[in-house]
Amino acid sequence: MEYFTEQAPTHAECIRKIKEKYGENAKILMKKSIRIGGFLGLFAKDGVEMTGIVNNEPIRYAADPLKNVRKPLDLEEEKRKILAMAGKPDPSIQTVLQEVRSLKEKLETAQIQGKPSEEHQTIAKIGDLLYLNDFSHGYTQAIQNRIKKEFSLEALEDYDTVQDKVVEWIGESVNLYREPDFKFRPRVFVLVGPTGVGKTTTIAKLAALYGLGINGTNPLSVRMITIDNYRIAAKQQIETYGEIMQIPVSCVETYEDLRKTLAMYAQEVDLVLVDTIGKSPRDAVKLAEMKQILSACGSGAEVHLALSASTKSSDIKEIMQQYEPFNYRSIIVTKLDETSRVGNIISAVAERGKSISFITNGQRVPQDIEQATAVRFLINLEGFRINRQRIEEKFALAQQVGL
Ligand SMILES: Nc1nc2c(ncn2[C@@H]2O[C@H](COP(=O)(O)OP(=O)(O)OP(=O)(O)O)[C@@H](O)[C@H]2O)c(=O)[nH]1
Ligand SMILES: [Mg+2]
Repeated sequence: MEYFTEQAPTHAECIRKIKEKYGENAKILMKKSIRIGGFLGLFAKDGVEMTGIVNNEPIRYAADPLKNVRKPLDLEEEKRKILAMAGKPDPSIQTVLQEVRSLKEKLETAQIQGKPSEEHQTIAKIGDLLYLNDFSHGYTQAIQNRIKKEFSLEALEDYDTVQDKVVEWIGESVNLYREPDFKFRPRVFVLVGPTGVGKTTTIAKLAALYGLGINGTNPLSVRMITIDNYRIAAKQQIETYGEIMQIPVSCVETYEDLRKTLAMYAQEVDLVLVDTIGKSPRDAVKLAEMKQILSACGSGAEVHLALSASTKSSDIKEIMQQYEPFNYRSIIVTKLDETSRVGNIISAVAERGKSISFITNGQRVPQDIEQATAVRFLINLEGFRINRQRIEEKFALAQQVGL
């Protein structure tokens, strides 16, 4: 086992460097932002540093479950001893029972010790890759169990076929948002989420997308509303976007304001995009206040939760939980450009049964936004062989037939 530390200007480059130098077995344990180069602290550039471990010895996964047990248990010998004892004239039943018990214990220990080596090499390797991509333990186990169920021992020898299938399963687990049929005008689209994840920027991008017509649909008449009235800079931010894109913006403070503004739009507007105040998911009181104001949007409003792709798995779970009272239907994954690992988001969204509507991948308004697709997540997977044409064909078809 050897530790390594590598630096590079970007996350993706650093991972590429590590793979090149240390191979696929390299596991990244820690990453941090650093300043690279420069002279006496001047002219340094932003970069990342990653530390991890690499197993120089190829990992051996023994097919025989008992192979790695240090002292192999001779079952036949143990059985003979018990039978011999039972055959003796008048053996105490206690002595025989004790022997049986001791054999049982030995067997259990052997099973526990033997367990890690039971895993077929292919299954173990897929597990390592899922771990590297930040998939949750539960998600990884579910995939590994499914491999065991669907592949024979012989079929497991063909690693490439198994990994192609796993990529497909991951793609199938990405539940995509389906826009509802709009019965009421205007359609109200609310974006909630923690501070600084990119809500306002995303609202502006969406306004442009729908205002111009998305995927060949007709351009809609769009308005933006912000309930972020307290911070001057925040208000200015959305107003500036509104001016540039010629899309009117309203600022509201209370339930009543919001209700009146929406009622006013009912005649002429197709879509209202509501930007909200970034809140710490732990600030339950402020979240409750915001929920009260937003209830003016009515039960037909679609609430989406903005989540940054680089959020730690444990934080994602907490955020998703805390925002549950808003009845959000879907996730918008922001800042996908800032990470190369997408397993954390895919697992969390799949485990909570939510869907993903959009992804954003940069700061440029309005360019850096797209409708979520399974392919977009799959091409981000590290270490898997991705046949882009194949997955594009598979998932384009799945979308067409509404699978
Ligand atoms: N790299 C990257 N940066 C983004 C993306 N989306 C937004 N940002 C940046 O993230 C920062 C915060 O964006 P905002 O839209 O103001 O975030 P917010 O969620 O409205 O923030 P609060 O209102 O303060 O909670 C800005 O610098 C944006 O340019 C993205 O997809 N990728
Ligand atoms: Mg904002």
